[in-house]
Amino acid sequence: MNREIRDQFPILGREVNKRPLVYFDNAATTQKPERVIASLGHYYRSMNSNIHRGVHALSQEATEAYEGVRKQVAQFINASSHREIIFTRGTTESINLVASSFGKKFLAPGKEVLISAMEHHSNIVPWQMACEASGAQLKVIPVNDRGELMLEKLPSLLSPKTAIVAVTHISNALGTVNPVKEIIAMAQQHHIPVLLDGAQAIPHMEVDVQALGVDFYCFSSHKMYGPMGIGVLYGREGLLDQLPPYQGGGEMIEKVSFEHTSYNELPFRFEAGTPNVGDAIAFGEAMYFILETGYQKIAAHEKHLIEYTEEKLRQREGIRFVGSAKERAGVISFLVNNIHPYDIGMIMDKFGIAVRTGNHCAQPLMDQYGITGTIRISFAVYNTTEEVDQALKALDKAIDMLR
Ligand code: 7TS
Repeated sequence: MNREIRDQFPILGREVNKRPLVYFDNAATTQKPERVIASLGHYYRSMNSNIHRGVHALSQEATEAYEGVRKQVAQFINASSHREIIFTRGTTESINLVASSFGKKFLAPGKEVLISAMEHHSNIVPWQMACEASGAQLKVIPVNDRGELMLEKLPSLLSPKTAIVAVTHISNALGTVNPVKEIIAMAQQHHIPVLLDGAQAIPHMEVDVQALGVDFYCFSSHKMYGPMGIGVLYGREGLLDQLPPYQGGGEMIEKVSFEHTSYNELPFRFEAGTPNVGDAIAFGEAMYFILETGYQKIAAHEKHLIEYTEEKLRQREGIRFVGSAKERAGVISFLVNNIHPYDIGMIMDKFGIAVRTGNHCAQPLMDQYGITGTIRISFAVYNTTEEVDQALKALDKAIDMLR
């Protein structure tokens, strides 16, 4: 039992329906360690101030702390400069920023955007909107029955028409780890930029944007032990430099007159208005938590939990795994007989077990499998095999009741 890690997460001590909480909905959002919660409190108790504009001490302290986290993010993902790190509200906003700005500059009738069949809605809908606005067309890399991208189809989908490839690094619904290096290499042969939705990858594995050679990488703090409301868009500087601003307002300008406005330099050009200073600073603590725990330890522990759980599930009758890709991380998606996932989730909750049921914001993928949803167990570093045992006991009771 990883007591030292669990003790850092106060919420894990609470009860739900008079049972100890077992939190297996980490792909939706992870819980927060005390140091993240304390950092947020400390910011508002002792430092709160608007940044970049004040000569006074608080404003300077807050600015330094906020910009410090930007540099920390750059290091965390090995970006070549802090100018490539844009703070957003999260993955969804990061993708919308690119779809909107990149779309205005590079999408037009005759151009195509290539996504995959396993995308979260937030890597589908912004591109549909950009295509609608520009007259470009959306194309989709198919997924096989195991839940793997059909990479062999990629060469025929890439053409001079392709403006951008936007795919998820890890699927939130199936846990498939996509062969992103191969995808990027193929796109690069045609000089096509690649955006990766890293929301489900960066909580589980080290990400090096330069080693990947990726052009845009999007992620959310709240899925990696940090607060909600803050996330990152990494963009290669040479590409970001070419994009028009996303939102207009304060902070993103250099000089404003009624006749003409000139825009600020990177990264501020893409951060209109007062940013989420407090959550950014607390996000810094979340990254320290990950680094101090170590990705190797996180990945090894979660792999063990997945193998343990799958083995136990396999011993039961009527379990159908949804997604059996060779490379998987973070989540297990399954169905039991013909029982509706929602009913199982409801009963498990009565036993204090938090699992996610539904389509996981990936309706097109569920349509392909001919299902409306799955039961999804998703792990974080603080979960234990004892918790898995408790969850499976609750699952057995649910199956008994619903049979
Ligand atoms: N992309 C992927 C792959 C995701 O899993 C999610 C959220 C998002 C984008 C959107 O992130 P946000 O922070 O902007 O909301 N995924 C889930 C999930 O699996 N259950 O709840 C949210």
